[in-house]
Amino acid sequence: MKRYITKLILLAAICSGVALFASGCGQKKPASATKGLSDSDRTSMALASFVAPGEKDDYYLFYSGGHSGQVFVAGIPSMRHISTIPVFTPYPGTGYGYDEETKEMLGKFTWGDVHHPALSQTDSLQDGRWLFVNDTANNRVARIDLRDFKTRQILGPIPNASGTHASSFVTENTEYLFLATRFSTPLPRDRAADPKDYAKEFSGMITALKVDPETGEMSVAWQILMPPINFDLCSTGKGPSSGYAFFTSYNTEMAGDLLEVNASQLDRDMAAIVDWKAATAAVADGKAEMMNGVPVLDPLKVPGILHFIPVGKSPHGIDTDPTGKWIVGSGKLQPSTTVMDIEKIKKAIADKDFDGDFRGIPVLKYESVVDGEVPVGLGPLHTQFDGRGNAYTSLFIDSNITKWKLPPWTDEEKKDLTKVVLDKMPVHFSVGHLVIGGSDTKKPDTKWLVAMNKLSKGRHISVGPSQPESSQLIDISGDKMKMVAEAYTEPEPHFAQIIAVKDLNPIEVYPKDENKDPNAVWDASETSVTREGNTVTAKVIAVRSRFIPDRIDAKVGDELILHITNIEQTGDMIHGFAINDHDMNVVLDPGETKTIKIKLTKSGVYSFYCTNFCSALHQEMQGYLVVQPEGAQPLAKGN
Ligand code: K7E
Ligand code: CUA
Repeated sequence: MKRYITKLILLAAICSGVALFASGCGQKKPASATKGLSDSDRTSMALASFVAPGEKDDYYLFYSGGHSGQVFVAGIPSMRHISTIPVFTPYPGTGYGYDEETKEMLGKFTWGDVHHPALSQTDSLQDGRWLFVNDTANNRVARIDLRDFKTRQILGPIPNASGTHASSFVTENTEYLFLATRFSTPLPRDRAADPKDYAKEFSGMITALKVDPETGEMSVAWQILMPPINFDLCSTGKGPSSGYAFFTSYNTEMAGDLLEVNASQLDRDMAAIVDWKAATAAVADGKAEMMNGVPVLDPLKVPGILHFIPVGKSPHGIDTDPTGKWIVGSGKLQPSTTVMDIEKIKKAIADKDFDGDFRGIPVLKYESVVDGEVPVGLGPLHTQFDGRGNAYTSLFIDSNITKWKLPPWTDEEKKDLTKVVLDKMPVHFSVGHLVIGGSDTKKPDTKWLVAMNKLSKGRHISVGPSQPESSQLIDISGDKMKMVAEAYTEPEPHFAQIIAVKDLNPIEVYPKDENKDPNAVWDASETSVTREGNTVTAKVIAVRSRFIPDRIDAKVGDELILHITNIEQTGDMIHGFAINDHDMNVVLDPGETKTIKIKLTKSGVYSFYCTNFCSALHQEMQGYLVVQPEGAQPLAKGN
């Protein structure tokens, strides 16, 4: 509320400014001001996204970080980047990937390719517990706990899978999380075969991960062996489509080379519809065969778990509307989206209303399941929903967003589906994904849409040849979409999730009594430096503005184990712990304990110091690691 009052005051100030300087010298516009944007346009856009200093945003925006391997957190409507959650990539800013726990989580990888974040759901509503993100490159999935915005689990590489792009998508109660392979491979994965024999030698895989309802811990549940087509996106059912998951694919041609041409021959590609409840039951009935420790179902031997639906040429996204009735597939090489009706799909399955098969899997008759092809424009990629019967499709080639009306349509509309296209909004430039909060739940938010554009093409001050991506905030609360603001992100947001600030309640301090680390110390009297053979263990306290102890003695050849506890219980009292010359920086949040291990290889005196500016005496927050040559006596007694 307060913000709106501030906005009114600001509006009054700007309006009076406009009145006073109507001759045009009142407002400072950027040198590159867009022609055709009136002063009142500017004012209303500015106010719509304005969050005054000290005020807060209304929504969280969790962007996938693409090949940066991270997740970015921004606020809506300000679009300000607020924090980075490191996931698949070490991040010295929060000390991620330097302590033993996060190092182990990252394993041998230094990066990931994050495409699709998914918020956990209960009863098809956002429950604010976890955010899952995939790694297309290394076939992994991570879970971020929204209690503290920290990556808590990285699962994978998932066996028998490769290029898990169609991920992460959760079922309506987060029972399962699905992944499908973009890159089919010979199986088992260590077998080499000639890509010329692609259709015969290669296989795809759909994987279901089980999510523990209490802890969110993911584990591989089962897989379905798939033909070697390139799976792209996924969405899950709810309401009438409960129990189903939908996957788009390209390369029905099963080309093993020159996909640009060879995978674009046919007019339709295959979307897979998986009955995941039936698949789970089939695994329980012992119908799966173990491959690499995972129960794998062969759909040829377990009929009913898998059907194909033809969709528009080379589809990208497939999205289920909030009612669960309409499934929208976007064929990026045709100027329309395909709207399918789940009731018709279920009837076609029951009636065996098939149009032959693809590799032995029944293909539902297109005419029997499709309600219409909506002429949205060129290059449709992804669709989101506002819960008021409208759909919003991103058009990569047209570089706009098309708003259109979901069925049911009138007879007149059915005859001419251009009539259901309600609005078009140009975006800058070439939109990929777009996101509306809760679009994949039964109750989407109706206020904002964020377009994630692939090319920023000089919309920002020049930063040299390496360019960021651009995002645009669009108000969808009225009949017509309204462009409000623009922001830039590090490469490269693919998809994002939006959740209202009121629906999350993160902690800002780890309560002392929850710290179960056996090596945590909370008082100077508990700190220690001890030697056992060649292992020197120090239990260290970090507190404004010192480390206790501030001297650690060891010698070359020792392994140094540090358990550092930040004993602060005040929000934002964060300390870092860096050691000169040792490629080491951990960051300790209030109440947190981290463990680092270093093999000491060089003698000398190395300062350790706090890297987070924590107090007026932050600069004084330092100590010494004294390393004697091998065989020498350490200087300090007891070490
Ligand atoms: Cu960039 Cu979903 Cu990987 Cu579309 S994906 S744009
Ligand atoms: Cu602690 Cu700076």
